[in-house]
Amino acid sequence: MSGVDLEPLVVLTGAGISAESGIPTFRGDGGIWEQYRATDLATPASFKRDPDLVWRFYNWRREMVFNCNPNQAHKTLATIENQLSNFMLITQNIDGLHQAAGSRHVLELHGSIWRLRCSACNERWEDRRVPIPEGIPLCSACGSMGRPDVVWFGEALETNVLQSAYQAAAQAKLMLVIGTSAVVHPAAELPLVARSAGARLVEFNVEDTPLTPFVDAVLQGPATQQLEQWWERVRPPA
Ligand code: BV8
Ligand code: ZN
Repeated sequence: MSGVDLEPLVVLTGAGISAESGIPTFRGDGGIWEQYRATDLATPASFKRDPDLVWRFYNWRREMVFNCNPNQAHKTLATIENQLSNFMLITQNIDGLHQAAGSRHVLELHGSIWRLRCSACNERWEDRRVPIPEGIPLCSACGSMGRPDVVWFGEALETNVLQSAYQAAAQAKLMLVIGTSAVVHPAAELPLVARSAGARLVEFNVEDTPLTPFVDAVLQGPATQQLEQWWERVRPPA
């Protein structure tokens, strides 16, 4: 695959790219949703019903993410971004590890575990305390309960983030889909948007997914190894 086929390069990542950093995925063995049902925790109804439980869940995840570092797959994506001129990284992850690895053009489809927002007004703020000592943080503007600034099931994604993601997918020449089970919508539609606009799809995963029948190449194995090997094969001459 010569350099010319690479750009615009769009990458879609899921929890699997952070697995080798020690962050459990959602749907694999020992996955987060196995211990907790997503519907019990990552929904507006659960926050309304039991904000304390939801905050204990997110404080537990904040603490876990705080102790994890970007892995070679995150770092390879930052290297690729620096070597190409037309690159976009779209992530479903909320852990911030792509930015910690040096990625700059990152669309966080499902928000960030390090950002909070008010449950009543439009106030948003960053809070990296681990854990948040008061349990449920309050909005400094109106005093209402703060919540993680993430997209819960049944909630719409930020319009401008989603529009930018669809736009990037529709203009891609090549899309890498890394470490996602491709079951959560609307993120799961992005590779199909890219494909119908003529992009080639390469899937990096340790198992088949519902997307596998639609991709041009499957690189099966841990993302840290597969992505670096792929880049060594395709990178344009320095
Ligand atoms: C919405 C943030 C409407 C919170 C998350 C159409 C069809 C079907 C369902 C729906 C649909 N449209 C909407 C829905 C409902 C729902 C949905 O998709 N449900 C699914 C589960 C059936 N979608 C929604 O509710 C969305 N909202 O549509 O709103 C609307 C519109 C207008 C107005 C009002 C409402 C919101 C979805 C976002 C939910 N939030 N997370 C938090 O994280 O706490 S979702 C959650 O799942 C995470 O964000 C995660 O990123 C995401 C996807 O999971 P993956 O990243 O793929 O992770 P997973 O564990 O599943 O897979 C890991 C993969 O990695 C595996 O394949 C594994 O093999 C692989 N792997 C493991 N190790 C490695 C590896 N690969 C490589 N290397 C390794 N080492
Ligand atoms: Zn407020």
